[in-house]
Amino acid sequence: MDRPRSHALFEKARALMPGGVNSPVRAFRGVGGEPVFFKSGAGAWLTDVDGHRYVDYVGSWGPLIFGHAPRPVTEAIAEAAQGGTSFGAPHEREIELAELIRAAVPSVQKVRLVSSGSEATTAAIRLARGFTGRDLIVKFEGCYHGAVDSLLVKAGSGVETLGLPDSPGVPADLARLTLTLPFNDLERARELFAHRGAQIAALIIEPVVGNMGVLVPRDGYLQGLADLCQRHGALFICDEVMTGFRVHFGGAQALYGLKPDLTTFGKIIGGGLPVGAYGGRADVMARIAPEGPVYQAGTLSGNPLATAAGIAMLKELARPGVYERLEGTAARLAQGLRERAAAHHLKASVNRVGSMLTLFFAPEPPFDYASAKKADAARFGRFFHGMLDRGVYLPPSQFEAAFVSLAHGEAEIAHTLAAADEALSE
Ligand code: HOZ
Repeated sequence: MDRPRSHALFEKARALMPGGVNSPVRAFRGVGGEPVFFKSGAGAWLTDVDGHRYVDYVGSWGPLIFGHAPRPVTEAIAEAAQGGTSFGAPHEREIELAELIRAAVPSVQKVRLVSSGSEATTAAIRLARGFTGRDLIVKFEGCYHGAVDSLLVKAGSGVETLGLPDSPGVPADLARLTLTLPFNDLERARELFAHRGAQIAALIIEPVVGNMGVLVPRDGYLQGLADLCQRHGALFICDEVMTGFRVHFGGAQALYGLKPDLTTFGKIIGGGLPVGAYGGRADVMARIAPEGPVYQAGTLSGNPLATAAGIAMLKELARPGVYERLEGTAARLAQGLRERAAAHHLKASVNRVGSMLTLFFAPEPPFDYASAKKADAARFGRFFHGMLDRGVYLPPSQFEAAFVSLAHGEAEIAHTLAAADEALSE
């Protein structure tokens, strides 16, 4: 499929921006070739600058749970914009969004709105250190929590896609304070806490991993980690930037019956506009300035447009049957992909939780970083381009999650599976 306008724009962009992009995974380094430049999105479909249409499974990396430009959200943004795009001062929509989050996620007694998921995880880590007076942070190999110094250690997503070692620029003295564990191995976590538990400020985890592709937590694993944290006085932080309001209205913590000390949010709570949030136990959140001494601030925090979009999105998501519909669509897609991979005698598996899924070109369903790494990323790259040329836009990396939206209907799933049938035969 020719994309001359995309090509020309990419040439221009490369002269202006590192790699021609504003976030690394978009550059297609994980699949080869050149990125597509898009002109518009409507529902489940994206249109590129050359006029080609694609069923979109990136969904802006998670926020677009109703697809592109859902009317209630665009109307809310337009209405808010008429009243001013930023105040840098308190306003009522902040309260409304905070109330909606708190009502859906009972572990969140108090919340602070910020402008991105990375900002939320940065603040949560600082808060955990400030609250406990300890320095060590535990994270999981291949989990990604934003481009945050303390968390760019054995990180997934773009770091994994580009095959980078831990990022230069993160001081070694800081990286030393971040300990890593394999996902889904409770015994290793027990051993670590037995030795260092008294120095650990917090453990941060993607409860359903989306940044090594989708990895599913084993039964009891997350609760086991929460118990360990409680026993050793460390905070249990669920990074629900991706999973919040995505795998369940109450996030992964509702799905798995967890009560984290702190939770980070982003993506869906901003309805497709730049937003993040962190919240949790009232006594922990009371340490944040101006109530407490742990400093965190932001000029655009609680932005009127972003809060309007988030409120509209969460209200739509609260309607009955929404998550059941999403589950049905995603399950049909996952099953269809499994059947087509099997029909072509491919060693492939589909990991899925709710509307997050990954087709791994791996013999067994990956369950941790090491098993995800065994996937054939070159084979994924061929599949990706086969799908792209047939009008399906997947995440351009084996190590990212695909997102199904409520705008994906029978026609989009049928189109996708027909494309997959052909792309998998190549
Ligand atoms: N790191 C994001 C996915 N896990 C990608 C962000 C982007 O490129 O927009």
